[in-house]
Amino acid sequence: MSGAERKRGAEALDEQEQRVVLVGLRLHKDPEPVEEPLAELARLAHTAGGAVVGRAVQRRHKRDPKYFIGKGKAEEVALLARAEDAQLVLFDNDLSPAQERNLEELIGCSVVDRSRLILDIFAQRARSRESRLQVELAQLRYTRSRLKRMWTHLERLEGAIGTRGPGEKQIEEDRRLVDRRIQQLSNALELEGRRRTTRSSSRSEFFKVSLVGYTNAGKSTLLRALTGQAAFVEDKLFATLDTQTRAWELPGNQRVFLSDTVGFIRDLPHHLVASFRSTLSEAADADLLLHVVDASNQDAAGHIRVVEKVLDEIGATAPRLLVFNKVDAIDNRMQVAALLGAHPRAIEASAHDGTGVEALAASVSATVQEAFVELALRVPAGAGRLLALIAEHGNVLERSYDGDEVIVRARISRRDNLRVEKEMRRMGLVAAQPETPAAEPPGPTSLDGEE
Ligand SMILES: Nc1nc2c(ncn2[C@@H]2O[C@H](COP(=O)(O)OP(=O)(O)OP(=O)(O)O)[C@@H](O)[C@H]2O)c(=O)[nH]1
Ligand SMILES: [Mg+2]
Repeated sequence: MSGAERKRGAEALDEQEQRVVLVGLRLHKDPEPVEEPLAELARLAHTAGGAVVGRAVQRRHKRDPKYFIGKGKAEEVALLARAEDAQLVLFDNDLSPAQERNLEELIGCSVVDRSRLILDIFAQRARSRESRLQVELAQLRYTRSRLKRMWTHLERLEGAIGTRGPGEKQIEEDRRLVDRRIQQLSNALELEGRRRTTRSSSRSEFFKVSLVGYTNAGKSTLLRALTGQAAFVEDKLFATLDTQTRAWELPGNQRVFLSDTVGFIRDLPHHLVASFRSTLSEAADADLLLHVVDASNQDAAGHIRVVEKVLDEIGATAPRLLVFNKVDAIDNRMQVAALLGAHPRAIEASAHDGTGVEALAASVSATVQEAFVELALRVPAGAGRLLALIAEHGNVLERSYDGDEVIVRARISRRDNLRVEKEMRRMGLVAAQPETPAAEPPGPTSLDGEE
């Protein structure tokens, strides 16, 4: 792999306040943008440490194969970049390696596309070992997918008939190096993933709630508002890359775990989704997803669709509750009314002024109530397997001995309670076939049989 190719994007964005020009192409068939078309790219540029000094949007019927935008427009961008002394031109779309090269030649400064920009931001922001590995893996996969096309200019230097040109050899060599590193990273990540699973399985008896949503929706701020515990918040994109879990005390002495995780964005590079799959699926594996939306954003409805799509892609099956955050920042009530019209069960909230925090806690609490039952049993002390089952899957609230019997009280999910009931039937502690399923099931061994 060419070191220059790998470094170019990062180098271009590393220093503070790079002067950047933003460029976007809108095809006539694209839907009308709700926001100013380059607004999100500008936020990405700002997050990466850039200062936007110029913008250009072209409307066209189709992409230009050589320059992506029309040649005339590309020349205009070159003039703009020169006049504004820009060091970098950022494209809102993805470019082929050839287009990138052609544009750089024409414009005379670095050209970076949207996927690479997002990858660079992730690289700048990754802190934990796991997220750094995930980002490097995504970058390498991105580079690998472009290797072949990057070297096409060398392929023209064919050797004698039947021998391979230097370009092809170079590609093979680069690919081998990249593949070896990809393998190393994948192995290291698998190890990290297993460590994380061990950590989180120690919380398996608790109800798990995950905050998910578009980047900058206010997930971390909400984590702080709900749990009263510190979380890193910043008005930049992708402030959070690692999943953080905090205990959240709900009214009525209920305790759940609340996790905050990496945010989503439109056209999230699929190499990133692939690399962050284990982080994302851990979040998605929760018992309940709080889908946080920045309701003050003009394109809130578009953001909801993006998040729903990514959640479906990573196979998140948990029930989802929409949270319309930042309602304090909305002047126009019509905007909230429109969102609520489309999603009537959503909860309005503000992590800043505390609106909706109680409603949210009450709603989560009700979901927990539905998902858990409190067991109260009196069983023979010799029922080791049954007691172990309860201890493993439930949260034991009380355990005492009365002669050769054990009295145990535990909170357990309905799902795990089915296993407990099965074991009790196996032991003959309850009738094999309860006659009236709606009635208190555990019969004589139940103290209060709350279901
Ligand atoms: N006005 C207003 N601003 C908010 C609210 N909640 C969060 N913010 C601001 O929105 C910005 C982003 O907040 P974060 O909590 O970092 O957002 P996030 O969803 O965790 O973002 P990423 O980690 O980047 O995905 C910060 O500047 C917050 O202060 C709110 O209820 N009202
Ligand atoms: Mg965050």
